[in-house]
Amino acid sequence: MNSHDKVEALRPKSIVYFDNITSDHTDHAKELSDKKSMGNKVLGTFCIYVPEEIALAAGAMTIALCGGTQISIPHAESIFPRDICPLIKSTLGLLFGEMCPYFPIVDMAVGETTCDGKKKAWEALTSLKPVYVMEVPHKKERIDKQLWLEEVKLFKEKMEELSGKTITFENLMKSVKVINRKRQVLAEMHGFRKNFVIPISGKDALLVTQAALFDDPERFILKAGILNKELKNRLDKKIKIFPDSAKRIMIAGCPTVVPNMKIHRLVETLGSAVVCDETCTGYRYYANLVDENASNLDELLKNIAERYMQINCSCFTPNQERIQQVIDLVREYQVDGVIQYILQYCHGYNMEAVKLEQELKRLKIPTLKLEADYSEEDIGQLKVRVEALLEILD
Ligand code: BJ8
Repeated sequence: MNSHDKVEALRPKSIVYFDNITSDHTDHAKELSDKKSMGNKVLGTFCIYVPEEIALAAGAMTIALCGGTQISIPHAESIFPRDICPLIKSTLGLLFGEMCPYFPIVDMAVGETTCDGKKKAWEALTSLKPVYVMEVPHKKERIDKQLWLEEVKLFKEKMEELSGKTITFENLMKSVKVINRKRQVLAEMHGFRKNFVIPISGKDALLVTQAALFDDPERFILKAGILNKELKNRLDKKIKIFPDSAKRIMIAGCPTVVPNMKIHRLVETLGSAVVCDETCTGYRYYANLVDENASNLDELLKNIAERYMQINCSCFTPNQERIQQVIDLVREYQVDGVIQYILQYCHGYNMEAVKLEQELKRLKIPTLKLEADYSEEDIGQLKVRVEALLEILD
């Protein structure tokens, strides 16, 4: 049995739940549809900047609609330019090509002003659904934070209007606690990857994070708690799924949307382990909690706004916090090498990669930038480059 087969054979038993939730979308859409018939609204989202605490307080269910599949891209390319990022193309292809089982039950899509491609995608989407756009500022100065707080308050009002429910201090605090708990269980799961005995593969950790983006939060907390117990047990018994020679790799940059896991698959097929994801399908999603120390609705909304302003997306300038965050994570997760994962045509992460690479090289941390789309055509070339990085680490 080669090392990759061993990793596959030693998948945690409780991962089955996450396999199902990230693959059986028809069943999950039916579940949401049933809840919707009981009066709950469904929100389609595309970015981790949308405060799910507020949606939950209004009784709405959020579902991440970002596309990670190549299948829908030809349809998007028949309408939109080819030279936009695969995440946007895949998403638009799924929605315009009527391939997304969730979209028909979505009451409102929530876009955001992060990158240019997305901003224009929301305009196109208005022909299919009501779309609400949150303005994410691109700097983090006082005035930007004020604007963002106003945006958070406007989103609360929009959710009240959509749901017909009033968001109170009490119901918002309840939602904050639920979503904080969800981020905590995720952080605990990712935390196991800091150890030399790595009890879960990078592919599986990614799957679990992906599930957090559209599963019912309370059920997710329960299922992730069961997984965490299993992983803790593995640590206690020193059950490791990677060989001692496995190099510890961080993926930094663009989100990795399932089923597109090709970089994780490549690294782990070559006998190394992805131990940290500095992406929105990893650390950026679960890091930082909303401060529960608030005594009224205004204070709580302020705390929510502050938590979200700590996300370091490349749409911000300057974005030194993200560079520092990568360095801190390299140390925390005892990373041997960093792969910057850039989706083709993502100018924000691609430009920022230059600065990050300079900083990593200054600190003598081996790094590699991979630009990729969702197709399988570049696998051979990507493999050669990953092999070259792993050789340096030997
Ligand atoms: S907070 S990373 S989820 S915007 S990869 S569509 S940036 S061209 S997804 Fe993102 Fe929110 Fe930022 Fe995170 Fe544009 Fe780049 Fe494509 Fe991207």
